[in-house]
Amino acid sequence: MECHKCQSQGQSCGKKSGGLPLFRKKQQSGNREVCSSLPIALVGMPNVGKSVLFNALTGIYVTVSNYPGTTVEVSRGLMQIGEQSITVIDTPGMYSLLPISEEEKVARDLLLTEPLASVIHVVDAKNLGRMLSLTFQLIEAGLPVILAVNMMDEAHHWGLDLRQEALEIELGIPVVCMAAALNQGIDELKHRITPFLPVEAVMIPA
Ligand SMILES: Nc1nc2c(ncn2[C@@H]2O[C@H](COP(=O)(O)OP(=O)(O)OP(=O)(O)O)[C@@H](O)[C@H]2O)c(=O)[nH]1
Ligand SMILES: [Mg+2]
Repeated sequence: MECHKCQSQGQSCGKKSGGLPLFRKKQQSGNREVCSSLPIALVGMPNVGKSVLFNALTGIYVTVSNYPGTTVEVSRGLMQIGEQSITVIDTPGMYSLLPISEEEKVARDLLLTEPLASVIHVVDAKNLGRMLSLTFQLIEAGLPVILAVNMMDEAHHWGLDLRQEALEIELGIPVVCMAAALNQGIDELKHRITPFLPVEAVMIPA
């Protein structure tokens, strides 16, 4: 990771960042001043609804760029929680932290090198058992994981339901049931992200 001064000025002096910044930047939003925390990353297997969730969280201000040194695209957008603007990163689909494809390698590198406030592991409720292995890997890697069990609408059609509290206790992380395509569970997810953010929008001296 480049040094913080270079990051903010879009330059590169070759020096590496010394530590994890608590706050990234100060922004003006209308008349109020807001501070953003570290970014949030959406991760998970392909086709689980990460990009649909990304769009539901971020709206229209999105940048898409190639991950450095690759042709893999990574989208970043801003999500609003209360007074805070938080960057959300939509990562390529990955099956495991042991990458095989270039997409998986990008997702893995991003997770293990970029300081993150939280990692939202998006899973398909219909295939929960198959997808929890990645949840365990993320937890074991020491990442601040929230499990977003998506496509609950389809699971309900299949007659499936989820014992959310039991799963939370079993995993030891927050679990949110949602249907991102129907905008269901978005507020609950934001609510569960809040404890991972700075306690209050502390102002940084200019
Ligand atoms: N029924 C239902 N469909 C959903 C839901 N969320 C996403 N989908 C659908 O699932 C498909 C995959 O969604 P994406 O957001 O592209 O999945 P992704 O995880 O970004 O996939 P990759 O980028 O390939 O890793 C799309 O057809 C979505 O419309 C949901 O909550 N319910
Ligand atoms: Mg996607």
